[in-house]
Amino acid sequence: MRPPRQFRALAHPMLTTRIRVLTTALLLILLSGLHGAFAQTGACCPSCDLSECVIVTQEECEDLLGFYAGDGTTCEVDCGEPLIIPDAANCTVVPADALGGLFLCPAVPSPVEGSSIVVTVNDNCNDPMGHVAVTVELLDRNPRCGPAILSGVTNSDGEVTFLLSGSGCSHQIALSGVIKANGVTMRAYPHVKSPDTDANGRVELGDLVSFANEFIGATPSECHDYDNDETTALSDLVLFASAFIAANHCP
Ligand SMILES: [Ca+2]
Ligand SMILES: [Ca+2]
Repeated sequence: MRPPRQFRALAHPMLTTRIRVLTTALLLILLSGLHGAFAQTGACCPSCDLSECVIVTQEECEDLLGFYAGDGTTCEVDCGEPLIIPDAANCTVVPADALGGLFLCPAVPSPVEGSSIVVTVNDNCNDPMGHVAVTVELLDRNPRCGPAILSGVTNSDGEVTFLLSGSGCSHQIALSGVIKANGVTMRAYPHVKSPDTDANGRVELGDLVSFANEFIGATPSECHDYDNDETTALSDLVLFASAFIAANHCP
């Protein structure tokens, strides 16, 4: 049976599609308006750049780097002290960040370049954090020897210096070199390497042989690739040579 004349135009396929599109668009506009009208707001407490409490949505509060106290809260809420914590993204470790790992070396008669590192701790507002307890944690496969300094407290510039006096090799081993500030992990390096690769406490002939084998490609570039660029090359030789020439050793 054919539809009545007045409904025949609506039954046309093209018109039906247009009506559906229009209806969907109207529904979307309506829903987005409702969402905006009912978006939850609450107190956004000061942190970093936000100096005073404001009433915004949680998303807006996160954009302001504030601390969102919850939907429906007002600025009468107790915001407490601004949230200030060590921030790994704002922290630097020289030269380990450039090397992609930690470089250890027995420090007698004197520390070699690269085995002394400076950790700078900045907070989530990117300001230096003084009086922060910082530690360097190593695996047993990287034995330490005196005068290693693996813990300290930052100065007013957020800086603390460590002396990585030690041996052994951790190559592509997760969490082999972990640096923490107030217990918060700032770095977790997969590489911790020393010219004293065989960990007998001295940089000597045996280490030179294994270095040479990597250098000429007889063995894969691993334990003597101190800058972790997957090649034991001139930049690694510079670090090795100073330790070998001075016959660096543990006390
Ligand atoms: Ca050795
Ligand atoms: Ca290298």
